[in-house]
Amino acid sequence: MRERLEELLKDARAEIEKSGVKDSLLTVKSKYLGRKGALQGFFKDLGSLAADERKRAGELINTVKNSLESEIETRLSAIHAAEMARRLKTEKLDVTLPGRSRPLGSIHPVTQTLYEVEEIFTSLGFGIAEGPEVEVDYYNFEALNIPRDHPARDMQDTFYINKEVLLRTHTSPVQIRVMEEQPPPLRIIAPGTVYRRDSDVTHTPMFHQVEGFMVDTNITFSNLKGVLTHFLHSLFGENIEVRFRPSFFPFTEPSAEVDIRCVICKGKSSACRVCKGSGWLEVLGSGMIHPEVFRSVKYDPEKVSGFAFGIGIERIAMLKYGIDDIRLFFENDVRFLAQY
Ligand code: 2U9
Repeated sequence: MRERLEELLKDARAEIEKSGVKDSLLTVKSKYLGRKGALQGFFKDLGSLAADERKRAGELINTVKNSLESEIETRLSAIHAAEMARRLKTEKLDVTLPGRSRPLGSIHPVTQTLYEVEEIFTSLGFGIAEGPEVEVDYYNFEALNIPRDHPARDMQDTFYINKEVLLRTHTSPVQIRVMEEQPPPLRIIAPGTVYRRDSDVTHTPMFHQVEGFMVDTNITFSNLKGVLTHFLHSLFGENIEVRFRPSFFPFTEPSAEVDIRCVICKGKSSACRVCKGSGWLEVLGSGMIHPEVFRSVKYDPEKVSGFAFGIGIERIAMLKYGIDDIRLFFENDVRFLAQY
């Protein structure tokens, strides 16, 4: 048995030596040390030996087993070390390479303008109110003194869901809902998305508005002029000239549209493409809240008064950033958006 064991040890050592990779070494291990391996055969043969001989033979097999185990372990470590050395040599890391920069997103120019408008009014003490985009006829039109036959209700302008339900065409219904819930005094802005059936370089079927109002016992047109002039000076600079021009809206009386001096030609070019030579740019609409609107919300128009205004956010953003086509805001071309 000793000779056979020595022969086995010799063969196994030669094979261990030859194994250059982990897998082949593990095959050698199982061939000699596995449950069905060569050494197991020797252990089985022990049964046929006499007692004293069995003890010596058993010790001998165990010695061979232990030394094979430890030689395989040593070889395995050597294979690992060689592999690591190879990788360290071939897979060199160049720590001087510049890092990959992550592209940073930016806030959409319409949202930036919306935030700016909100900031100006909230710093004057206005609160912010929101309401549903899917509205009923009453809040969008009726309560705002827009009668059934008014052109603003035309199918051309409004997205109807059914005869009574529609997509709001302005955020004014929010203010009606606020007045129904709360008594004066109130100063609130209502920012949000509105919908109109309109589409060209200055109109999109969905756009953003900030409407606002102030209601108390002695609100006058002077308050309207003061607040809106302050707003436009904050947005376009203290030196911008502002003008109030008579207009008409069903929900305000008297009404005024508000213009600023043309940001492009400053009123100096009769050929200016932006102001069409008028020298002025319309930026918002406003007026004193109509007594009929107060009656709708059960406010007494003899006791309270108020002003209201409406601002188209895309229009303001176009003027601020010199953009001539509103559709650019909604194409989501990163080359356009990344500039703001
Ligand atoms: C209530 C009463 C009155 C809101 C007003 C305007 C004038 C106006 C336009 C500006 C550009 C709409 O987005 S736009 O096309 N808005 O001209 N809006 S007064 O008046 C109100 C609102 C709520 C209860």
